[in-house]
Amino acid sequence: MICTVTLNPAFDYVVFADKFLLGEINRSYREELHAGGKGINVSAVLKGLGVETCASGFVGGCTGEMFCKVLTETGIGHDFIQVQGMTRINVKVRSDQETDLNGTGIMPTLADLSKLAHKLRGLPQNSWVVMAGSVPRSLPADAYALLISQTGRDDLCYIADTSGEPLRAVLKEKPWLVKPNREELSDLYGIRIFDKVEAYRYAERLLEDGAQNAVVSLGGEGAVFVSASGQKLSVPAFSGKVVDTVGAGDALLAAFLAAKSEGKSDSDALKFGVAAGCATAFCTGLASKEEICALLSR
Ligand code: TA6
Repeated sequence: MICTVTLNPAFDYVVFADKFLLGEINRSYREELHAGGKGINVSAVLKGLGVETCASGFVGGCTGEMFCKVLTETGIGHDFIQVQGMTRINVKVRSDQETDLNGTGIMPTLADLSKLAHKLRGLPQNSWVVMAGSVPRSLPADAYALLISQTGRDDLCYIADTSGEPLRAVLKEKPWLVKPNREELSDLYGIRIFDKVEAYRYAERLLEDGAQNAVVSLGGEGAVFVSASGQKLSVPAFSGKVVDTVGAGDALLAAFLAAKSEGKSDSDALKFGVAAGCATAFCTGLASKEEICALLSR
């Protein structure tokens, strides 16, 4: 079982416009509303790949009720905790550039975090737990690290896809895998990563700081993988027309985990992950298994 934990899920309201000018009334020609947030996107792709998954975390308010209704309708298993505040709507403007406006969202308390830890304690033996996305402002930055220590299950395998202080803190809990993108890794160490050599170098800094494995997604340059056992792998991006990159990193992580859960090698898993990330960027929404495999077969 691969359980995803999204502390601050979001509806992603993706609007396509021919032009988008600040200070003016802009009009879109197409809109899409997806139940998103990094962990939910990972569960959605895992489900599409036929891997058993459950989405958990916090929801709130009327948007939270609608959020769970949408997940039920899409057949994604979920078990969220209701908290104060409202599940946020992240606005994704797609015009000549991609502009995102991510909301603040719900206001869970430390007591809510303890309830979530109690849920994770009930997971099947050796489950994988993907903790993904930003941490709500009502929780301390080390919320993911706290969650791991409060859950107290040494058999669980933790994967973290987050950034900033939440990422720095969770490294101390020695997660099995972390998956920052280029910008998140650059920000963590206060540098700029321009090429794969630097991506490898700072991915290995993640290992020094506690991670057992690290994948760094590099957008149009694919991804690199390093492991404490000395593996260093890279896969270039597949060619295609980028339509909307929302969820591409989440799809990469989901497909990598799906492949690893089926016993695939790190190299095959990374290739499958990059294919999933690219296929997602080449379409609106998250790529299907068919779209991923079609790209891989090219
Ligand atoms: O990776 C895409 C995405 O999951 C979108 O759903 C968007 O809502 C965003 O990430 C949320 O990320 P955040 O770091 O704000 O939790």
